This record gives sequence, C-alpha cells and structure tokens, in this order.
Amino acid sequence: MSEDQNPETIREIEGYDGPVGGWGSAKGIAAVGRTARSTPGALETLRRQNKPGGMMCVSCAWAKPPNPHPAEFCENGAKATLWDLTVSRCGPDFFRDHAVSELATWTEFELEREGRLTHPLRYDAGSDRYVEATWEEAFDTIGAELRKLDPKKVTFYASGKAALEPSFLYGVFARAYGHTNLPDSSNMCHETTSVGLKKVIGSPVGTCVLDDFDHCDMIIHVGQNPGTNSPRILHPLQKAVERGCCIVAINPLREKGLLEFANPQSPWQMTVGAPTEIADCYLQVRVGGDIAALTGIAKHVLALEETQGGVLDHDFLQTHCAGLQDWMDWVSATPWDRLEQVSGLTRAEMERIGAHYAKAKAVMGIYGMGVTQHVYGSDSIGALVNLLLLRGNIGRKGAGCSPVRGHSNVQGQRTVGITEKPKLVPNDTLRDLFGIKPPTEEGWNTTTFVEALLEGEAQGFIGLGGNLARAVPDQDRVAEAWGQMPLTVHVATRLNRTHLMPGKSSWILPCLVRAEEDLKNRENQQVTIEDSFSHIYGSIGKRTPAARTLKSEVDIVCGLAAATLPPNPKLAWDEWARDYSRIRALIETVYPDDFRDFEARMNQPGGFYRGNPAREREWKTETGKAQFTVPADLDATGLGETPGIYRLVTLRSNDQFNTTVYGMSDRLRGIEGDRMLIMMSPQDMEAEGLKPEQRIALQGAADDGIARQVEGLRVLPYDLPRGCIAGYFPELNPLSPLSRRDKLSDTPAAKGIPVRLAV
Ligand SMILES: Nc1nc2c(c(=O)[nH]1)N[C@H]1C(S)=C(S)[C@@H](COP(=O)(O)OP(=O)(O)OC[C@H]3O[C@@H](n4cnc5c(=O)[nH]c(N)nc54)[C@H](O)[C@@H]3O)O[C@H]1N2
Ligand SMILES: Nc1nc2c(c(=O)[nH]1)N[C@H]1C(S)=C(S)[C@@H](COP(=O)(O)OP(=O)(O)OC[C@H]3O[C@@H](n4cnc5c(=O)[nH]c(N)nc54)[C@H](O)[C@@H]3O)O[C@H]1N2
Ligand SMILES: [Mo]
Repeated sequence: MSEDQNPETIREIEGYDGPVGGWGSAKGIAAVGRTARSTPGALETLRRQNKPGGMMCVSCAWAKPPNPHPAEFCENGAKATLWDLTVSRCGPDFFRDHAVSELATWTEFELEREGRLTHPLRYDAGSDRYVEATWEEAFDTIGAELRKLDPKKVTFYASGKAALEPSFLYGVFARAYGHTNLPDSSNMCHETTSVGLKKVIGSPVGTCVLDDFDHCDMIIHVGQNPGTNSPRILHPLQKAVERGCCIVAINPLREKGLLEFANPQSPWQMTVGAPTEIADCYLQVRVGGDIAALTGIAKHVLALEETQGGVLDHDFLQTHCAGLQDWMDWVSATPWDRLEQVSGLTRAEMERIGAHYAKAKAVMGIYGMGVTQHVYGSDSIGALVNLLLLRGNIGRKGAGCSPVRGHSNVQGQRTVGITEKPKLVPNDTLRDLFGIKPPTEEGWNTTTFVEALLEGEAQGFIGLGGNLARAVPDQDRVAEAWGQMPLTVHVATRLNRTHLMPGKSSWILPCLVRAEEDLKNRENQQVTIEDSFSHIYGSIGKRTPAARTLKSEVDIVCGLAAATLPPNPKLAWDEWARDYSRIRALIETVYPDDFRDFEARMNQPGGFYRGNPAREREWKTETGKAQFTVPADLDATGLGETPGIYRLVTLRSNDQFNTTVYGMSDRLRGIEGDRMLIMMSPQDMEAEGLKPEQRIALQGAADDGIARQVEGLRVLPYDLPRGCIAGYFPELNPLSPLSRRDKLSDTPAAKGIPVRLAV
C-alpha cells in the first residue's frame, strides 16, 4: 500500500473531517485509493481542495465556504480526486489487446479501473478496435464529417463537469454551427427545478445561500441523500441541529447520513460519543408520496390558522402570492384519508410536522432527485413551495428553497448557455459579438434526443464528458440504436460503455482533469465553476497531466470548432485557447449582470454571488407573483394502485459517482460486494415468498407495450415502505421507460418506475 492509500495518512491531512464521518469514511477513501492507485501528489491536491487558490471538487456542487475547514473535502470528494489522479493508464496498447465488442461486455467498474485515457483514438471497424490517432487527424476528420451532416441532426451533449469556459465556448460552437441540440446531464436531474421552480417562484435555481443554515430553525429535507451525494452539507446541518434547529427528513429510505453524523473533528465522538441526531422527524414516505405529505402538513397549518390564528404570513401572501384561494379550496376538498393513502404516512405524523412548521421562524426546504425524478416532479416542487409560501419562507434570512445540484458545474453550464431553449440565451448579443446566426427554434433535450435516436433521426453526437447511453432510460433500446449514428465523438477522461457503441466514424478525445496543470505560454490557466448556491469560484490544477498527449476541454472545443466552421475573425478559437481570461471576458460581455468584474472576483474566498431575484422577493413568473399550485395528481408517480406493481427507485451507492463505479460498497446502507440487487421491505418479501439473497428478475410494467427486463437481482430485506423497492442506477436503467418523465420539464422519472417481480 502506498503512503497516500493508507487511512492513517488520509487522517494525517490536518483536521480531516469526512462527513458521515468516523473511521468508516477514512477507510472508504483508502479502499478507493487502492483501486484508483492514485499518484503521490493527490494528497497535496486534497489538502487544497475547495479552498481559494486550490482545485474545486469535481464531485458534487456543494458550496465552498469562505472560511474552509483545514480539510474542506468529504469522503466522496476525496474518492473523485483520487480516481482522477490515478497512476493507471488506458493507452493505445490496451486497445490493441481488446476488441471493442469484447470491452462492451465489461462493467463500468472494470472499464474505468483501467485508468486515464491518454491518446486520441479513432475507431477502426475492420479490426473492431480503437487505434491511436493524432489530434490533427481527429480534428480535421471530425470537422469534415460535421460539415457533411445536417447541423439540426447533430447533438452536443454536456455532462455537468466541464467548467464555465469550455461550456460557454461549446454553446457558441453549437450555435455557430447551426443547432441548439444542447442537452445537459441536468436534463436527467434538476431540469425539473429549472422549469418547475421557475414556474412557481421565477427562479430556475435555489434561493438559499450557505449563511441561511446559521439562521433557520427548521429544515425540511426531501428526497436527497446527503451522506453519499453531498456529504459536506452535513457540517451545516450538524451545526444547525446543535443550535436547536429541527430537521425533518422525508424519504422512503432511512438514509444514514440523515439519521446520524459522527463528526471526526470531535475526537470523543469518533470513539465513544453518541452521534448527533440529525433528523428530528423522519417521515418514511411512500415513493411518489411527497405531494400528499407536504399537502398534509400544509393542511394542518391551514387548520391551525383557522383555530388559533396568527399562523399565516398574511402580508406576504397578499403582496407576493397568486393562486392562494384556488389552492386552499383544493386542499380543503382533499380528504385526510386520501393524503394518508398516497403519502403512506399517518395524519398524526403530518400534523406533528405541521404544528412545528406553524411555529418555526425561518424554514429551509431542501430537495434532490427523490423529488425531481418523478412524472409529477414539478408538482412536488410546487407542493414544497406552497408550504414555504404560507409563512413567507422565501426571500428572507434563514429561509428559502434549495435544490441540491448534482455535477460540480451543472448549474453553471446552464448559466452560460448550455440549453436547448433559445429564449434562455441572449441571442442578439451572441449574433453581434460573434457574427453568427444562432438558431431560434428549440433544440433537443436529452429525452427528445433519445427519441430522435430511436427513430433513426439523430446523425451525430459529441459528448463533452458523460456516459449518456448508460445514464438515459431504456438503456437496452438505446444501446441498439446508438451505433447507427454516422458520427460519435467523446471528450473523456476514462473509458465507459457509451464509448463502446461506436458510430460509423467514432472518436475518443482524452482530456485533462480539473486537478491537472493546464499550461499555456508557461501560464497555468484557471477555470471557473458555479455551485448550488449560485456562487462562482476559480479553480486551478497543479498536478502534472496524466500524459503529454492530453488536451484541455477548452483546447478540444476550440480545436473542433476551428476545424468545422468557416473562417470568421470574430471567432478567435486559437487565441481563446491560449488565454482563458479572454473567454471569461466574453462571458462577462454576454452575461454582464451575472459576471460583473469576473476576473477580479473569481478568487475571492467563498466565491462571488451572482444574485437571485426571488431571494429579493422579485418574482419573474408569469403573474409576477409567487405562485401557489394545485398539482395535476396527488401521487407524484401518477401510477395509482395496481396490485403486483412495485414502485422502483433507482439511486446511487456510496461507492459511485453516477455511472463511475469506484467499488462495491454501499457502506452507509450496510450493503457490500454486489450492485445487482434490490432492497425490499421484509413484509413484502414474506408476502411474495422471497428469501433473503434470492435472485429474481424485474419486469417493466409501464403501459407503453414495450417489454423490459433485468435479471439476476439479489433481494435484500430493507427498511422501506410496502410496495416500494430500490436498486442501483445505471444497472437498472433498462427498466426505466423513456415515456415516463416529468410533465413540465421532460426529466426522466428514475424514481417510481413501475415494475413487477418475475421469480
Ligand atoms: N458520491 C456521489 N455524489 C454525487 C453523485 C454520485 O453519484 N455520487 N451524483 C451527483 C449528481 S449528478 C446528483 S443529481 C446528486 C444526486 O443526489 P440525490 O438527490 O441524493 O440522488 P439519489 O442518489 O438518486 O437519491 C435520491 C434520494 O431520494 C430518495 N427518494 C427516492 N424516491 C423518493 C420519493 O418518491 N420521495 C422522497 N421524498 N424521496 C425519494 C432516495 O431514497 C434517496 O435518498 O448527487 C451528486 N453527488
Ligand atoms: N435510473 C437512473 N438514471 C439516472 C439517474 C438516476 O438517479 N437513476 N440520475 C441521472 C443524473 S442525476 C445524471 S446527472 C446523469 C449522469 O449522466 P452523465 O453525466 O452522462 O454520466 P457520468 O456518469 O457522470 O459520466 C461519467 C463519464 O464522464 C467522463 N468524465 C469524467 N470526468 C470528466 C471530465 O473532467 N471531463 C470530461 N470531458 N469527461 C469526464 C468519464 O469518461 C466518465 O466515464 O444520469 C442520470 N441517470
Ligand atoms: Mo445529476
């Protein structure tokens, strides 16, 4: 074991305090360190991670505080860095030894474990192998292929990791080339927020900032798994609990990160002390039961107003809100037994939270994929906002609505123009600045791209990161169609399954990771990213690149654009690639309000805030007010009750970042060694006659006439509501129907997938 793979050494980083804490997380990092075989310099990067002048984490989009801890990284942030800074290399030799059809049978874990991609690769159909290419050959050929294709049938996907600079240029490249088919991983994630939250409060992003955690006295935390997916949130949560703040968790799974938190910064807690209890109230809602649960809580608040008075914030409601009466009529017409049935909670449970809410002075509503990835996900966000509005809990200190974003720069990519919706970008400015004609019709989002692919319409694909064919619904159908595209290009750091579905002309272009030095004329280039709280930070990599043949994402976007587009003196790709401050100047010109004094402010501690009108109670909605909404369905899955149909949740283990699987441990859920499994309530297991560890198959039960099946799933007894089961993404994606997606935003419903057991 090398020095930096040892848990004791990880602990030596002064003050390491990996949330969901305790020795388990230090060991978890060490185990991944061993698999990743990270470079000795990785520890130095961790030490400076998420601090001014350091590298901003490539894992989640949680805030980087102005006053960081000595070690401002978590277990999973550390894993992501160690994974990037591996000594393993996946170079041309590897591809000589393995045919693509062979590699296509490997798991994501086996593929990524081969290490960093080092050379541009071209697919050679004759030998069924990826072969080494030069950058010049890659850019020239891809440019020539793109010129042959109809731009409207080409898609430029972005997975939310690439920084603001390459993302901005990628959007300009797409529009100059002639399309707005700019899906983002956000389309599978918080697009429900971009559309659903925007609809009700006029803001496509959250209204809270880090400081609000110091001023709230109640947090309603819905459908998000902090222990695994944003562990650094556990610090402010813990501090809030210690101040006496009440935390209500609404989640069908009893997630450990929400239940308790052993803080290794207090040594007594590591050894003998009791962990801080985080969730005062844990509501184990049924999958898709959030609209009903939140409405039940609100119904009790309304009842208290009637019996006691003084509960609602009448001034706020009158001045700032619309739709209150219609919504109140609907609430009073919705009986308790229906709310109990759909939420799976008791009236007493909902009333208890309602009573607490009616007294709380400042309440934050925090949510994740358990809310957004539903057929009525936007309505679930609406239900949370309805509750917050009743007591004016948006737009003041300690209160607000806070989606926890996924990829580290996913919010930022949308901010700088990665969107299929022309109305969200200042097209006139782009036209004048760059002398281009940005298309005005809406492009493909992720799901409409997949539909076009299945219909044989999609002709070309460029992926700026990601593993799209594996992340989308209906994985099996997508895998069959993917290779029909004449052109597929992947800008990537490690090999994944999507790369192994080559189109007729197929390329892998290997790039630097954020932790690596990016020298231009001896100047190390910074990039910038935006977090969940709309703060923007500079990030600088200092590690020696994994190979001299790598290029930065900026270089690659500029190289592809220059090789594709006709000469245009206003599109100075070569110059921009040499000096990223010039790209930031362009971003500031195009988005002057958000990026004022960009260059000067990007390295200030805690980043700079780009502001949010809803936080100031300025509502950019259709009515100009914050909007109460009556949901289209009380059940966010829209499934109703059919005997034999289970609601499947697909989620992340503690040892993965999306489709990147670091190992086989889901430590916080006590699950080890395997990912082909489903968690099920012991009562359901008994009713179905299932034994623990028995292997079964799941069949899709959507009413679209398409057969779907995944076999070989181990059944584990787990504390879940009846009728609800859970398992891992992406292995279960063949069961997720493309047709089931949020009605407003098209976000695939990766939660509440209807399935039957096939024993
Ligand atoms: N380590 C690590 N960090 C990550 C990621 C990762 O894969 N690994 N992924 C990143 C990305 S891109 C994203 S989007 C985020 C995702 O982070 P999360 O939003 O936490 O996403 P999931 O893991 O899908 O977990 C969703 C949670 O919702 C709960 N849930 C499921 N269905 C329902 C429901 O109907 N109602 C309620 N109330 N809860 C429900 C599940 O039990 C689970 O706790 O994390 C980001 N951070
Ligand atoms: N069933 C189900 N499906 C889901 C979800 C779910 O909860 N359930 N969650 C959805 C969500 S929230 C999301 S965000 C998507 C994720 O979908 P994606 O963002 O498309 O997938 P990732 O797994 O994050 O992409 C991993 C790949 O990105 C590449 N990569 C890693 N780092 C870098 C980098 O720095 N630069 C570049 N260029 N490439 C890099 C590597 O090659 C790696 O293999 O999946 C969605 N799909
Ligand atoms: Mo995500």
